[in-house]
Amino acid sequence: MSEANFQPRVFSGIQPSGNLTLGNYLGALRRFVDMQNDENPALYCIVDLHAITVWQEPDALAMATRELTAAYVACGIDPERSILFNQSQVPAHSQLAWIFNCVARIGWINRMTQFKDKAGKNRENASLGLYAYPALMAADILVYHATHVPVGEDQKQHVELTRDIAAKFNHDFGLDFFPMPEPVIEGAATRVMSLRDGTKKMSKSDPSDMSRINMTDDADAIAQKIRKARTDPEALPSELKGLDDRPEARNLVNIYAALAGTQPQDVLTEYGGQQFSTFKPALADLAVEHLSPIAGRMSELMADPAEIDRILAQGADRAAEIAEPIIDRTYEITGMILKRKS
Ligand code: AQP
Repeated sequence: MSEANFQPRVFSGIQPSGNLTLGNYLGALRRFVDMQNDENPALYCIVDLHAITVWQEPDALAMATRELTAAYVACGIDPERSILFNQSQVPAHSQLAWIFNCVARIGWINRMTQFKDKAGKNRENASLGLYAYPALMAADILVYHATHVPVGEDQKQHVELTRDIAAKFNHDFGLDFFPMPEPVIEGAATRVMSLRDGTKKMSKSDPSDMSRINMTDDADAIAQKIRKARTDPEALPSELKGLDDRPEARNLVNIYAALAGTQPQDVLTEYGGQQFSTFKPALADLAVEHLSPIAGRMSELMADPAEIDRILAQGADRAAEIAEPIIDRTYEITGMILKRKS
């Protein structure tokens, strides 16, 4: 039954669907850097096919794809050590997604909370792609036989569905062909919340720019957004328990801890009993200290779009080299005749 001996391999992706946020940075990008691996290069993808599940202006999409590439590099992803590429340049993603559309059950997809959140009340008018998004995400991961997927908390359900798809495929065809990938969700800020509503995730597509810190915000914008972030009138507590029922306060403490590389309790030990009028400027300084050099490096990289396109093309070639034998074997397992390649 066993066909493959799965080596540890990291895959993750981010949508080029607008301004990258502090949530994307703390929940994903920053952690990708630590997971780079020389022996088995990690794959980091700009998932442009996912982005078009909601409307994207073509020029803005191309721009966002280059900007996201620049962000990856500015945060410390080395395009020689890791494989950095945009999804649409490797057709194997779409090929495997179709197979997985035929493996995943409608009942499974109906349970996905992201579709419900994004389609909202206007579900009948959402794209079929938005509904089928999780099967494409499963393909993104499994077309490389990836075993570890660093993501924020919001993506955990999709990685679990990926495991269900892999298990059903393996069971249906009687082979141990796809691995069971693990979500890797770590750190103090696996779910960064909106600055306007501590019960809602910070998101690139939130209509309110004040709800998020963008990776390209300048020091003044960051300070202003943190100063105006919604909070309550109480001082910060000294113990974590005191953050129960205070989602906005908890969010700012978690962000501080993640940026400082400490634990939320350490932040409360330092700031317990202090007002937000003291804590917010300290948080703003910390955020600026982290984000300003990244924004600066991003704009330098953006000045040379041809170099960005070269990085993406080189990454796509390396990604395709891994994906093509896996998609060919998948076709063979499912009974497709492939005679044009020999
Ligand atoms: N608020 C967040 N806190 C922690 N992690 C987050 N991520 C996103 N938002 C937060 C993580 O970032 C990675 C890339 O996410 P994505 O761009 O593919 O899609 P998303 O999760 O839907 O992110 P956004 O910002 O909300 O995008 P839009 O608005 O376009 O839908 C993932 O690992 C995610 O967990």
